[in-house]
Amino acid sequence: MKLSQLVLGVSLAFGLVAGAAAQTVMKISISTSQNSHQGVAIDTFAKEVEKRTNGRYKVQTFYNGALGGERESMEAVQLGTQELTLTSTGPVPNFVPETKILDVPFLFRDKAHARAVLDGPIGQDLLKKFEAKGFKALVWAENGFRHMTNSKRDVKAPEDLKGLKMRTMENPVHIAAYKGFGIITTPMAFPEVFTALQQGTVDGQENPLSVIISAKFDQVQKHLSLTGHVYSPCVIVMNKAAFDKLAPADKQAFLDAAKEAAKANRARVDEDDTKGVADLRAKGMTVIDNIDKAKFVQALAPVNAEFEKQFGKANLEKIRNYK
Ligand code: EAX
Repeated sequence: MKLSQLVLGVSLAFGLVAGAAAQTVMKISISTSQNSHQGVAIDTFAKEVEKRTNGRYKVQTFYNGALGGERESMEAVQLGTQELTLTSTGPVPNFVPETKILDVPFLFRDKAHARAVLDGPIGQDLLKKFEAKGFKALVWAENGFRHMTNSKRDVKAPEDLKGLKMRTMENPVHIAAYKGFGIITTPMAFPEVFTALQQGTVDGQENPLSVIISAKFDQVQKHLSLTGHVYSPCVIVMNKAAFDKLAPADKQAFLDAAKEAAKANRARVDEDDTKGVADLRAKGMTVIDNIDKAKFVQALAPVNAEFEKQFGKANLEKIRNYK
C-alpha cells in the first residue's frame, strides 16, 4: 500500500468513527420564560455550542423553572445531575460566598459600570472562586437593575416601604438591606412568586424590568417604582467535572458560546429597559419614575455601615471607583 493510500484509509476510518460518535447532550435551565433576556441567552448558548463543536455537543434548554428554581438548579449543577444553568446571583452566595459583595445595594452607578467590573479583573477573579465548589463559571450575564413593585401603594420615598410584605430572593445581602428599609421580607424561590403575588401572600416583589415584563407581574401588581436599588448579575455555570472532561478546543467553544450568550442577554436587557416603562404603563401599571434616589441611599446608611464591616470598605470602594 502506498503512503497516500494509507493516509486516506486512516482518515476515512477516523471520519467514520467521528461520524458515528454519539452526540453528547447536556441540559441548561433558567427560571424565566423563553421570551426573555435569559431565554435569549440560553438559546444563543445552545446554538453556538452546537455550531462551534460541529454538533458533537447539543444543549437542551429548559425555561420557567421547569427543572427547579435557581437554588435547586445550582444544587443540580454542583451534583452533576444537570450540566448547566443560568442563574441570578440570588442564591449563589449560599454556594460561593465571595460573590455576596456584588449584591450590595447602590454599588454600581449604571449597567456600563457593572458590566465593566464583571468583565474586568474583579469579576473574572470572582468567576474563579466557583471552581473550589464544583462549578466552572463560564461568563457573567445580567438581569439588570432591580425595581420595586407592589399591590398596595405608590412608593415615592423610602418611608413608603415600611411595613410592606415583599418577596425577596434567598440572598442574605438583599434580605439585610430590605429589612433596613422597613420591609417585611419573605424569601421565596422565583417560580412561586406569581402565585404569591396573585393570592396576596406578599404585597410586592422587586426585579428588573426584563423580569417584571417576561413574568407578567403587571397582571398581579399595580405600583412600580424605578428604585434601581441593586444591580442583579447573572452567571452561566457548568458542572466542573463535565467541563474538565471537554477537549481543549471544546472548552474554548463553550467559553466563546457563553460570551455570545451574554452579549445577546445584555442587548435584550437594554431593549427591555428602553421600552419597558411605556409597555408596563400601557398594561395598567402606575410607574413612579422620579424617585429621590439620595433618600433611598440615606435610608440604608446603617445597613451600609454593616456591609463595610463585612466586606471591607476598601473592597467596596474598589468596585465603586472602577473605571
Ligand atoms: O433570575 O428570583 C429572582 O427574582 C430573579 O431575579 C429571577 O428569577 C431571574
